[in-house]
Amino acid sequence: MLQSKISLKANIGKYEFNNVMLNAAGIRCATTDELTKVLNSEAGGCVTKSATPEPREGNESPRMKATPLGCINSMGLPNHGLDYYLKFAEENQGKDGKQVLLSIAGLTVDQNLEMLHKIQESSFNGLVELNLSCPNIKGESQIAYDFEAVRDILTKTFKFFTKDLGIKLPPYFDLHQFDQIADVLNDFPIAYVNSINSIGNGLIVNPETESVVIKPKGGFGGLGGDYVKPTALANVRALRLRLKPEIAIIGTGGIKSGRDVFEHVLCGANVVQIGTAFGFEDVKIFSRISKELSEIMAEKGYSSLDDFRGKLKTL
Ligand code: RRO
Repeated sequence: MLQSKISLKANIGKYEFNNVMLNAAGIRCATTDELTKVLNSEAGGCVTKSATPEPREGNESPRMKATPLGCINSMGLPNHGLDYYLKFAEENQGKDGKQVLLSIAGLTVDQNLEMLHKIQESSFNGLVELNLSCPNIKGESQIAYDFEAVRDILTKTFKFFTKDLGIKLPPYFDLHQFDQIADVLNDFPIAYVNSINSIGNGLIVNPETESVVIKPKGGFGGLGGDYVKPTALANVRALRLRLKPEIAIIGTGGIKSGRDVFEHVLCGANVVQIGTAFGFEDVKIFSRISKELSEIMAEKGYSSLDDFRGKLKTL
């Protein structure tokens, strides 16, 4: 297979991406400059830092620490507020085959509904990502671990929201949890799920200083990078086996090479997002991984992602 014949195009329903890779929410996507840089790269689009109704400073620093295997963060949702990201999304969505995914993460159900109302009334007609899995808000649980709370917020949302909605999920670890979340999500007209957010409330210890490495929450924070890839693949696979086909999957977690994208797509990802490694490497990661993925596909004789998506074999 000639590499020039290989397509890395992807889609979520009617939304087309000229490349399967995007940044993951939270990484280099908090300002319009950073977002524009992603849109001008080889990525198929960008996702905006999860927004709250008003701007927020987030948690105290240091609140992110890189390690040889990934990173830990407890950012606490620092962002410029919904209006800032909504304006960017309205202005840039759909240009040049690039999608802008607008991420929101209210601190309460009411804040989420308020933002969804504002988006419903806006001129933005792209994908909206409702983040139900932020692990770093002091005193708050991750909504997506409470299945009835997820059903409740989606019931309220779809009474008025007619645009295309995705849900950012946390990692699940028990097969019954996969069954339960899929039972809820399959009852709604959701465009996609994005799996996974960081593995919540990990702890990294520095044995030399005998200390934690980030300040908020006594050092507890969300893990990303190599630590999370097998968990992410399991979540993409388990959800693909359970969700109705109309719900697409964005695979996020532990991607830093073409091989990692290949594995996510084999497990069923329609689109993938890169968090920790994009933080380390910046936008050149999208061209490097595109080349690596194309080489793997060429060797295997695949010309499009559809040729192997979801086709993971079992023994
Ligand atoms: O801002 C954060 O602390 C944060 C969020 Br909203 C999230 O969804 N996931 C994460 O690892 N950090």
